[in-house]
Amino acid sequence: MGLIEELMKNNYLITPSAFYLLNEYYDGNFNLGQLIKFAKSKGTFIIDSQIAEDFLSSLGLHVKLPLEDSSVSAPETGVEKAPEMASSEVQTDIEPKIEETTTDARVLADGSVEITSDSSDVESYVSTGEPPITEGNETSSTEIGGEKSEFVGGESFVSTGELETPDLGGDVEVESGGDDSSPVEEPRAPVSGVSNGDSNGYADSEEYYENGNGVKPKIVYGDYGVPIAYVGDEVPGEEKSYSVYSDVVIRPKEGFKYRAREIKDDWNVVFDVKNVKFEVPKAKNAAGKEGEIIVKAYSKYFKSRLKKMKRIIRENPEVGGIIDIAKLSYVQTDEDVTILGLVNNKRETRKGYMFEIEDGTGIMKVFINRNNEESKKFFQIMPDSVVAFRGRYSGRNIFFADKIFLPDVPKFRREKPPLEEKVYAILLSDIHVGSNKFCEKAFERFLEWLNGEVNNKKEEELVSRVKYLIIAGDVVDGIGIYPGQYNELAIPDIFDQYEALVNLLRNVPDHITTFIGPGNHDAARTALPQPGFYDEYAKPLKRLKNAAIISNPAVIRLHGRDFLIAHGRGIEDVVNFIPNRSHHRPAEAMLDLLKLRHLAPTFGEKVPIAPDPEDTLVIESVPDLFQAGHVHVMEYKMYNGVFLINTGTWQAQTEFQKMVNIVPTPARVPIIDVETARLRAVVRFDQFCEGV
Ligand code: D5M
Ligand code: FE
Ligand code: ZN
Repeated sequence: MGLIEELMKNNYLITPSAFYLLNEYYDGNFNLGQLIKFAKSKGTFIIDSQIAEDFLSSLGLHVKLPLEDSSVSAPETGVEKAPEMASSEVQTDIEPKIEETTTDARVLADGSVEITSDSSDVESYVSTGEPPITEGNETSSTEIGGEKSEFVGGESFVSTGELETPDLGGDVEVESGGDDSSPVEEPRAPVSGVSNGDSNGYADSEEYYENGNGVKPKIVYGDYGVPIAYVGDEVPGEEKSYSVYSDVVIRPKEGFKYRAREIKDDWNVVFDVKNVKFEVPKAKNAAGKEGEIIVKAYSKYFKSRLKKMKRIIRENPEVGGIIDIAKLSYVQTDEDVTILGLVNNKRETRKGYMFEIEDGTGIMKVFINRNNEESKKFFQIMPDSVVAFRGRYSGRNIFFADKIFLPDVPKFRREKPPLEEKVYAILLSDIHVGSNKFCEKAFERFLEWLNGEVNNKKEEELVSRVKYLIIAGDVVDGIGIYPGQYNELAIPDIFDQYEALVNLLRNVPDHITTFIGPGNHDAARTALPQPGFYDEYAKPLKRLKNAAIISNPAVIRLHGRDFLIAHGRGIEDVVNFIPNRSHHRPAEAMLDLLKLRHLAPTFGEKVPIAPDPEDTLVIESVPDLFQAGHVHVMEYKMYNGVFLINTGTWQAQTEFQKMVNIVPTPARVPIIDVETARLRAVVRFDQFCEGV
């Protein structure tokens, strides 16, 4: 048997270039067991040319990579570098010192932190992602930072204000990670289906593999058969080359008083995809074609979208009666009527804009003249969204519109009854544990802060009243999510990534309820909606004491306020389709989605959508707050009483993001006042984030 077959039999893969490098030495200079042992030590089950080259040089055979290979295997950041970089990060002797700096939020006499409404600096700050200008250099500070948000209409709870400088005295020692040069791992329970066996190491691995006795390593495949994880057999006593944060143990500061402990829990997940009972279309008989079922499924999906959107649009009193496209031929040509439909396509013409819409009863072309102000809405209408038009039917299969209605949200929101006490929620997203760009020090510092290591009274008040923590997806970095990701992983194993996340999150004080939803980097269905995490991989999440897994999207009701939580991939399509939108202004893109009342309207573009019989991505009821992540930039906005916030990330800029010019704003913690569902403060930990 040749090298390729042998490797495949043992669930290892080899790239063609690696094969050519290795093959001539196989059986003469090394055996299969040695190669597998080497690959395992690098945490990979794919032997590429970099691994092959490193392996040969470990045997004293120095073979140069062929030139054309270098672009493929990114030799500059050798495969083994990722874990190394991460562990050296853990070992760096950075003693974070908290020093006084100025901030840009003001604290009012009554103690509430207000947000400046005039701060063009912040706007440009958000869009460029530049770090704050601090006096000194590597020293750092925790700020209570209000940032400018662009408030479009709505209440003016925002006033201009000067900023208070929080008293940030004293050194803060990051308990773990700072100087721990040899993190000791807790022994890890074997992952399901894989036992440790008796094999210790790979000295006899060739035989072991050949005979197939004992337990074989296993490759776990994700959607579409893409390998996403490798479950090696555990070798007792074998140390991992990376940390899974089992040494991070942070306890609430002695004597710290948590007001939130005495406030009654009041939360309810009012919408979760897992609770939706889907009626899956079935083939009429066993001979039914698969393709037919898929078409049927999508037709059901879009019918559901139309039905839900119609209900939403009807709620707008300005719209009036809507008639079916099929009935247009019965109306007078001078009669004003309203039609509605899914936008199949749209285009600019010489005199205006043309749409083709479909409502389940028929298809119609709709024209609007460019001299009409309403026609500007053309740009906000994404393909496959549902909108209404008022105008007249020409009688010749074309409808002349003079008004366009986006589904939108009502201008005013009824005020909710006040709460007896202030209670806060922290909203996070895109933690990306496992990435070597994960800001682990900053996250640990944040956890200490939550445990009462605060710098002043204002922060004490904030921490003391935090009762909820919401995490909107991309909680780990995953495996194989983008090309070359392997080189940027500190934890190259999806199971260990969740293990590491849980080791961090177990330090969240018990009285805080945590909600965790999936994103596109998680071990979850790739297509939207994402009902949750795949149990097999995310098992450690179950160990968290006071945590609930939510779907993407989900609606959580906190003390009567509805928080719509989504990872936010739909933002990518907005940036693609709507002019003047950018990854760096996500709140604006979120507003576009809110106005279309859909989290990912466009089908068949960047965001995969599952053909569920019901469209659960419709924003059916108007939330008090809409949170998304995904684009790694924090920004917020107010619109008609809805607070929109993108919660940024805990990952510094990756090589991939550098290439596509995405500048993240990591390690910022927005604290939401549940009563108003608005921002109370932003506390920044980015000074602890390397590479920012
Ligand atoms: O997404 C992090 C950021 O990277 C977000 O702004 C989207 C962007 N991104 C992710 N994948 C792509 C591709 N394939 N092309 C362009 N931009 C992309 P995250 O989900 O954390 O990777
Ligand atoms: Fe992300
Ligand atoms: Zn994402």
